[in-house]
Amino acid sequence: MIRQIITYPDKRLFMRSNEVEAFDEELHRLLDDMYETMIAKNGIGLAAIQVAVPLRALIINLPDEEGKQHKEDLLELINPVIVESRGTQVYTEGCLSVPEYYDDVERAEWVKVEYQDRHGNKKTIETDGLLAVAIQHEMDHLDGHLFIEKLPYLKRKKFEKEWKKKRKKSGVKI
Ligand code: Y12
Ligand code: CO
Repeated sequence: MIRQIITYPDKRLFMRSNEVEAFDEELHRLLDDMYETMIAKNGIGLAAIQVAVPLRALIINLPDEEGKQHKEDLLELINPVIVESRGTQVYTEGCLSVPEYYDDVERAEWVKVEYQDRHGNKKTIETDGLLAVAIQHEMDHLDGHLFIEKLPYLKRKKFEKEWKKKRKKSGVKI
């Protein structure tokens, strides 16, 4: 089932999500719905809070060289923790909860992450490049942070001004 994605400035996006304790059918349904929702909206990553569920769960499905996403490459990270990181990289990020806005963000180049899969099995992933960016972006959601919070002061001000203008134009009250 495709779920509704909550968007900035919804206050739920700024809340810390809770640890997953039950690796049950409800969690599996949530993960399946998140995948369906992410694909339907042309996303490559999604955290549970973006579909209004405050749990520490995220999914990532990076495209191949031709831009195609394959379900076999889907990563599901439950209760992830970054245990080591190295270097820095800058990538132009976007977020389904901040539609139509993209900007450069600096993050670690390489990360080692401990997490659980949908059955509660403990796993570790070591990765760099785009996947490392995606993991860090999605993990920020679990702690109630958006990539726009990482923008320099003047860029953030410009973003807020443009966002308000866009919302006013679309008839949303702020
Ligand atoms: C690198 C940087 C950021 C991430 C986090 C995951 N981000 C996304 O999946 C963003 C998706 C996105 C999709 C949009 O829709 C279309 O392009 C059709 C979009 O544009 C609009 O909403 C109009 C914005 C963001 C992972 C890796
Ligand atoms: Co996001």
